[in-house]
Amino acid sequence: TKLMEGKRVVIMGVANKRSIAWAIAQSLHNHGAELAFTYQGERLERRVRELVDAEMPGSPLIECDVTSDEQVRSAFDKIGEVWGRIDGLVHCIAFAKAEDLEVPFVETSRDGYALAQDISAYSLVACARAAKPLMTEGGSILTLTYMGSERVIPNYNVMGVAKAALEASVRYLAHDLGPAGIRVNAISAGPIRTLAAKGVKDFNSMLHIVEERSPLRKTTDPAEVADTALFLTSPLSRGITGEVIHVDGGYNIMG
Ligand code: 0WD
Repeated sequence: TKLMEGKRVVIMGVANKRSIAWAIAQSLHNHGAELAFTYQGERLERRVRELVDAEMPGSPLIECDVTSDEQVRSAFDKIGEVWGRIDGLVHCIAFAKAEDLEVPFVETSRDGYALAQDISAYSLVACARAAKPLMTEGGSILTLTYMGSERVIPNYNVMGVAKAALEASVRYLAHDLGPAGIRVNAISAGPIRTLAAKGVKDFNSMLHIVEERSPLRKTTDPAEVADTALFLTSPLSRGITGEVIHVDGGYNIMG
């Protein structure tokens, strides 16, 4: 039988076919997982529906803007009605206003700081809380982060601070949810050209630096992130929680 046979996993954050969330969905699907998708607002519904209908027809598709407690609650209520139980949650959501990414970090507005924290870090806490009652047989929660949390990556700015909060949240959630058999981990991915990456100035030079300096001498392929996500949502990683695993061709070890 396949690794994820009988496993039900909620995927949050597919925006288009380049989304890391979509690569993760494909990997989990290929290994037998049943998937449900949440999307942000009507803006994305049609695009996500086309992708899902073409490759994974029948998967539940539910609106969930994570800035709304109401939508988070109703999304997980609906998933509970359809499935009763879930085994995994993959959170691939982040946002910062372009104007806050374009200025030096010291110029970050109060609103922009709060919004980046709300969507990129607090949303994991809200979703973990909503998912917990559905993870009756334990489960795995996974989020995506970036090295800009650990060190200064020029232009990553307010998002780096949000990712630091996200990674700390992974550890506190792992502590809280461990007794229920729920693991919480993050993948720290190398730069990948997606819609979200468009907001980061000089993204191309980030890709080039990774290509030249990472031990594997190449940029990160979304499928590499997806296969690590498969591992972290599967029982193969049952002894791992509160961890941040780098999938970046080893770039983070370089001085
Ligand atoms: O280089 C990269 N692309 C990396 C991305 C390197 C390391 C980590 N990551 C992280 C991102 O920070 C994010 O947490 O991976 C995650 C997924 O990002 P992605 O796949 O690179 O980007 P994208 O396809 O744009 O998906 C992010 C999505 C949003 O897309 P847009 O671009 O429309 O903002 O996050 C979702 C939305 O679908 N999102 C929301 N979902 C629900 N409620 C919200 C919201 N309020 N805001 C954004």
